[in-house]
Amino acid sequence: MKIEKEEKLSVIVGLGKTGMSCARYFVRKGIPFAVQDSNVAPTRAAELRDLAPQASLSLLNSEALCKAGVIVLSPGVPLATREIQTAQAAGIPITGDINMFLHLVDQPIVAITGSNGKSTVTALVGEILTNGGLAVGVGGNIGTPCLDLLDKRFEVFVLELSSYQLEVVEAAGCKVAAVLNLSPDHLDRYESAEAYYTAKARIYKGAQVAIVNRQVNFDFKIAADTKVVSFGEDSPVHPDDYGLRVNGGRTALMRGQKELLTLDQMQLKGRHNAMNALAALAICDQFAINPVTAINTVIAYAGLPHRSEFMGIFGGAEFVNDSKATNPGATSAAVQGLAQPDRPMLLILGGESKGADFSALQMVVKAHVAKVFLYGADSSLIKNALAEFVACEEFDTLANAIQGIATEVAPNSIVLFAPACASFDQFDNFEHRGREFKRLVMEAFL
Ligand code: UMA
Ligand code: ADP
Repeated sequence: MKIEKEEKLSVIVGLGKTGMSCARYFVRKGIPFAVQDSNVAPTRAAELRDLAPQASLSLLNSEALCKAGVIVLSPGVPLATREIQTAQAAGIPITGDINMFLHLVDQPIVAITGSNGKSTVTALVGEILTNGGLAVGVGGNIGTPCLDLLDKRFEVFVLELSSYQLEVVEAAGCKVAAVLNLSPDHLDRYESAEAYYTAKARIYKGAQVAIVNRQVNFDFKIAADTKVVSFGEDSPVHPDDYGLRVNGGRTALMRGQKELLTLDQMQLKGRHNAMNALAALAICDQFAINPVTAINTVIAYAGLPHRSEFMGIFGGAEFVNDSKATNPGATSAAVQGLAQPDRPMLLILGGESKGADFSALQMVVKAHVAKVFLYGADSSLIKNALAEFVACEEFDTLANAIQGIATEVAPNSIVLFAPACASFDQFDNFEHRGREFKRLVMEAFL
């Protein structure tokens, strides 16, 4: 939806990063707006006052929402919120920053979603296209709200999109759209995993090219005129598709029958990262990037902090910070990707469960993990699901869990922090949790 100057106010709901970027956009365009937030004192209130002293900031209320020209909903505010439902029933249109952006730009857009690996692939695609000579704007759920990308001249946009953001996207119409994988998450917001997957499927609407994972069994209802390119763990059959082939003990990344590189050439480790690399290569193929440039970028790509990040050796053990593993699907991939047959793995889990079912981890911990160290708000829930399958010990805080590890850790083992939960019970966000993990490990061992 394109918002022009009009008599009725546009109302931004949620004054976070997204809400502020929408406010900046409205100021630039001279479009009058108001802001609502469920919090009486949102942290960005002063920033808004400085930017737009004339814009009113009030508590979320349906009375004013029902008089709005349009509601611009922040991703963290569920559509199911009572006040939003009331306004929607009164016929007030609802949009979001991504929806606005999609209508504003003419340049090609790559949109990437999935339960896990989104940021890794988004950043990697950004690097490949940049090395291929394009001016690339990278944003969305990865951090930079997309409306802020309008300030600079870019030739292509690469957006990481969450299910929250996709809920209010009408017809995305992207040049390339990708769903990397699907596993349950955010079950505190969605009534079922199916409802969460359906939100993600909206990314393919109107896409020129759909990048699909052959191992994902979900009916995305991709339109007949959309070109489909697949990637997967199996060997690709079609010459334009991507996949893996194990060759003399080495895992090769393939385009059709052509071997591009091997997993052991990459700095990123684990089969899940091989899948991420395949998805990125499949996406960049749609821009006719020189394959050598693309392959060299994949080889050199060191990944983002807090994602299967190797920290070093402490007490003889290798420590890995995967604070971004915020659901069981991510943890499962990290454990399987990093486990080595002759090295015991100690796994730290805990935080806020978001309604997750931890039984999904039972077989993985049984096969690969020597002991699980639990902490945080939902540690008992996780223990109940896993205690029959692996040794578990509960602690109140992450600091105490690390102390527990320090007394038990054996040389040659791997200590993996991939908590399978949101961080908000004890930390500001996953970055804060990851930084604290690293600090506490240093403190305990140095
Ligand atoms: N708020 C309400 N009512 C609510 C919930 C929140 O008024 O019911 C208000 C809060 O008081 C706060 C504001 O909304 O003032 C926060 O807005 P927000 O939660 O939409 O967050 P933003 O700061 O705008 O950040 C969002 C994404 N956050 C969420 O989707 C929760 C960021 O992704 C994203 O980087 C940013 O936009 C830029 O696009 C974060 C995230 O956790 C990293 N994403 C989830 C994930 O990756 O799992 C989906
Ligand atoms: P997202 O942005 O979707 O949260 P990230 O790229 O930040 O994804 O990775 C988050 C975590 O998800 C990683 O630290 C790793 O544990 C796990 N992960 C990464 N890629 C994949 C994948 N392709 N499949 C499953 N899990 C993955």
